[in-house]
Amino acid sequence: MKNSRRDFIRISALGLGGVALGVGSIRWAGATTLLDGEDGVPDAGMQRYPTFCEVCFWKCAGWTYTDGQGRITKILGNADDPHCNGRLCPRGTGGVGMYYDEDRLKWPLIRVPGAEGDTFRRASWEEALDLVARRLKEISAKHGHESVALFNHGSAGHHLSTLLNAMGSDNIAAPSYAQCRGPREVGFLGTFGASVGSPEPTDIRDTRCLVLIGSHLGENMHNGQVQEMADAIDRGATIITVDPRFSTVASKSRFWLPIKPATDLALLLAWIHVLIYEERYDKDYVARYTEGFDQLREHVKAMTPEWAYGITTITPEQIRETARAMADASPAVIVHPGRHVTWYGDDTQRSRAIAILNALLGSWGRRGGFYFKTAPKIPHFPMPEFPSPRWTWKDKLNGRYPLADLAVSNVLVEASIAEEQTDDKVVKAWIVAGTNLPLTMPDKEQLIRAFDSLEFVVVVDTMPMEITGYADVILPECTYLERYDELRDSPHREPWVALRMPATEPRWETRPAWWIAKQLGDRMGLKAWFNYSDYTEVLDWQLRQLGSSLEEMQQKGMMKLERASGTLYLEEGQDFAFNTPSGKIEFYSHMFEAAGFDPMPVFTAHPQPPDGYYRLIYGRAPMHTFSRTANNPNLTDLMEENNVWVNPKTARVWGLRNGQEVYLKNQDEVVSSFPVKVRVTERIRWDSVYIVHGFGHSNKWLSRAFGKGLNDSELITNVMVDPIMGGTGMRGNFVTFVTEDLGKEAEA
Ligand SMILES: Nc1nc2c(c(=O)[nH]1)N[C@H]1C(S)=C(S)[C@@H](COP(=O)(O)OP(=O)(O)OC[C@H]3O[C@@H](n4cnc5c(=O)[nH]c(N)nc54)[C@H](O)[C@@H]3O)O[C@H]1N2
Ligand SMILES: Nc1nc2c(c(=O)[nH]1)N[C@H]1C(S)=C(S)[C@@H](COP(=O)(O)OP(=O)(O)OC[C@H]3O[C@@H](n4cnc5c(=O)[nH]c(N)nc54)[C@H](O)[C@@H]3O)O[C@H]1N2
Ligand code: SF4
Ligand SMILES: [Mo]
Repeated sequence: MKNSRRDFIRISALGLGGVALGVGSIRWAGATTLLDGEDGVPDAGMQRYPTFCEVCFWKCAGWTYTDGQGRITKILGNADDPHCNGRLCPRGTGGVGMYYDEDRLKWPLIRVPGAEGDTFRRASWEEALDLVARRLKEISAKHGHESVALFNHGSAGHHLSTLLNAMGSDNIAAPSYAQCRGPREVGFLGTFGASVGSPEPTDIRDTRCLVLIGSHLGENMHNGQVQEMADAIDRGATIITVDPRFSTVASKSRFWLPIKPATDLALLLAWIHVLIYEERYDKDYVARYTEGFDQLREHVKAMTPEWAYGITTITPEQIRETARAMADASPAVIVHPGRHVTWYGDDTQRSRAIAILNALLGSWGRRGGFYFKTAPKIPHFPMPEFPSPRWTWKDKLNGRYPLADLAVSNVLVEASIAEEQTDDKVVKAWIVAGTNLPLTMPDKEQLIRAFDSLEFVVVVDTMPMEITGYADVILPECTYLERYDELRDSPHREPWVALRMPATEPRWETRPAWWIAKQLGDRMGLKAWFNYSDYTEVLDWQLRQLGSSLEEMQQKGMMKLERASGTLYLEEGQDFAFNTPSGKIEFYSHMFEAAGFDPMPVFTAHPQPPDGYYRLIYGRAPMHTFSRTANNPNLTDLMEENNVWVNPKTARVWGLRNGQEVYLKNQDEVVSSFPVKVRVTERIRWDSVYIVHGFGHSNKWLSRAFGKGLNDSELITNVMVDPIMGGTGMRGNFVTFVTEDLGKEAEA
């Protein structure tokens, strides 16, 4: 196979063929409200099988129903599950569409180079697995085991991580760190000695005040959180939303602060100032559990609401009034850490400020604030120890990002561009499972350089997403409704274990990731790490250690264990050792100082858009997850494309009408591949435009999603990297409108 090439394959002779199963007969529960699908009584002849959802990473537990003929009819929430309380979100209900989508990957595909561009040909599993195993063995023999990297997101990652670790590589990264929540994990770790994790241990159920900094719950459909927030609103809790856009939750908030983008840190510091100088912080809590208060007081002395007003456009009165509302609710108050926090490159420090604010309010470890989460401890299936790698992603940091505690995906991308390496530690092959890197990673150009340099790329996916166009071999996974996976061990108020099992046979020639990993392991001489013939053996062994069995869990779906240690909240006057260098909550972070960073967050101004340009901001829609649902037949019915939100003032300047199609062009002259419709609305500031991420697909195999809407990732060429942990700040990009018809759609 030749070394440099890997043109993106958009279409091939194989096209969309495949056997159509009775899609017409789907009885689908529908999802027209925000939270639909109450756990109902099964109809006669129906069977139900436990699962947990893979449409996003909240992992709600549910039941997949099949009719008398074994066809999947609907998915409902599991009433025992605290992630969903028996109700799935529209995406979870629409998960059935993942199974029925006729555009799914159906059988293994192998790249065939050709004079007029490469194509894929259909292959048997035997051939495809033999080829992948042989290439991975060759590459690791030639360049070292560490030269094989895994990019993953979701359940497939677990099984393929075992394969990689067994090979002797620990170059395994997920976009959920450096493109998502990494900064907040480090910011909270530096403050409380504990990271936030997923699901966030926010005690929204009992809160009296919830502060959302850009976190757009309700569009960000993290199910249990949204439900608890709806209840909290009904009980009269105060919601404070800081967002340049009038989000759904802003419309339900007592205070909406339409902040100038990129200035949140100034607002946070001013809030800290008010709490301290008006003596509204939780004095007992601060005295007992924290250190560095005097330094913090000095640090924020000049950071008055008047100072912040000039930066944020939020008035001093609004800043004082909202700080007082938080203090009135203390300790039952949550300044939400957010989730996707890689915004402006100083995100770890912004997250630190959020953590500090929570500490002043005494909300960490308190009812209505943050509870102490607990996760079920599931025993590991016996296997030999993994060999130690000679090098890992950490060796490629070269002094950068010293507080990165998980693999930084962008560093592994860099390490894959052979000509840019200064040592012999080079990544030569990728396994990509469950992440659509071309739409997920900012700086597409760098990604393409990596693809050009790599010797081998294998993609494990369910759909012909853009990432598959760069593969040498595509291995089709079956959907979560057709497979077993590892047990769910997410933390919560109480430790619950959940089982995912197939409700039906995999369609076409698709296979579960556990099987793919084992087949490769067996072929590569790594049998000892896959010492079972079926994954049910692993599950049954684990469940028996926990006093249950696979058979029992197939009926129950979930099992609650005993809380292993500690209480849900701090008890009155309880001594508590935090896992920080000082054993206290650190206003002044010794961890940050030792690593050479500001021990207390400092505001620095970020560039603002030049004349005629607007800041590109993005977010979620309740009925879609990133790019993964854009082709889902049920969910495209609810929303088939994104729009660009434009303030009426800006629309007037440009003469833009509602529904008009425009292209967007960014500061680096990159023009979107597809046009997008304008939505003129007061709900966005005049200096910004907003779009929902995940649209603008360019792979023609996606018959519903191709060319629908605009792909924000293409326009994110300026990446503001967080020096503390390597997160890729993605909101420093400015766009303008191209109103003439470029006719690009036809050629894209
Ligand atoms: N521009 C921009 N970039 C972003 C974001 C943004 O808002 N804007 N958000 C960032 C955030 S917060 C995150 S967490 C990441 C998310 O990034 P990703 O996890 O890459 O998200 P998706 O784009 O949904 O890609 C998921 C891929 O998994 C595949 N898939 C779905 N189900 C399965 C399955 O069961 N098995 C297998 N093997 N594959 C499956 C899908 O077909 C798809 O190719 O993106 C980050 N990047
Ligand atoms: N329906 C749905 N829900 C999801 C997902 C999904 O794909 N679909 N993905 C899940 C994942 S992995 C993640 S990480 C979360 C992400 O969800 P969140 O963490 O809630 O969202 P963000 O992407 O950080 O923020 C989006 C909001 O930030 C606002 N914003 C933009 N710039 C600024 C700014 O400078 N300051 C402030 N204060 N606000 C700003 C935008 O207007 C928008 O309302 O959502 C999760 N939930
Ligand atoms: S929040 Fe929705 S999409 Fe996410 S796991 Fe739960 S039901 Fe599935
Ligand atoms: Mo995320």
